[in-house]
Amino acid sequence: MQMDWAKGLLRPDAEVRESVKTLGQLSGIFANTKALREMDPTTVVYRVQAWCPIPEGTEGGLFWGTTVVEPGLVDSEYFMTHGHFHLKRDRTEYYGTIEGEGALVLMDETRATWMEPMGAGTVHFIRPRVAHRVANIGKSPLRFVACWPSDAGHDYESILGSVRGFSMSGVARCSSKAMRDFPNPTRFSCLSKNLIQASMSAS
Ligand code: PAN
Ligand code: ZN
Repeated sequence: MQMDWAKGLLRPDAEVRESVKTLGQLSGIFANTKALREMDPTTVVYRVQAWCPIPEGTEGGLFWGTTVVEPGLVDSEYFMTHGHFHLKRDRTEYYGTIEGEGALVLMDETRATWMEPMGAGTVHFIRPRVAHRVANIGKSPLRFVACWPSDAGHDYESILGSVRGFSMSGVARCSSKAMRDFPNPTRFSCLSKNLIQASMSAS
């Protein structure tokens, strides 16, 4: 396998699955559905490549992937990945940032949500039973690699909707400066969401 480390892209190959997510395919994740409807549904939000050299579901294997999230906003929310728990909840993952400025939004099964700032060189360990989503909070494409178990699976259903979704849906108000000012990882519950957003807006 060959990877262009500068661009964070894998060389197309029979074992590499590629997918593109557009605004039209992500209607469930942005809060302002009216603003979303007024945008071009074919706009690309992110692209994913996954190198799957063994069948999905194989125990003991690993997959390698790369994601490019474009810069952009839907109203006040940054372009972001759909986000998911792993179907096998105890399966973990690494993310490593190649370039760009991002927020890795993490949520455990009690819906406690926190963030880790992403920038060139940051490496993130996603612990068991933690949902993960990435927002591009910068002005250029955000590129990161990922490595996860081949039997992890993806549960997108559990984070959809305003009730079951990430407890902090929008991250538009968090500047990278504000994120740097918070301890890493920043942990907060639904109750402190307003406080956090107010602190971030003030920075
Ligand atoms: C990543 C993600 C990728 C796209 O490879 O699948 O960044 O995000 P969504 O799957 O949430 O659309 C990963 O976490 N794999 O497990
Ligand atoms: Zn994952």
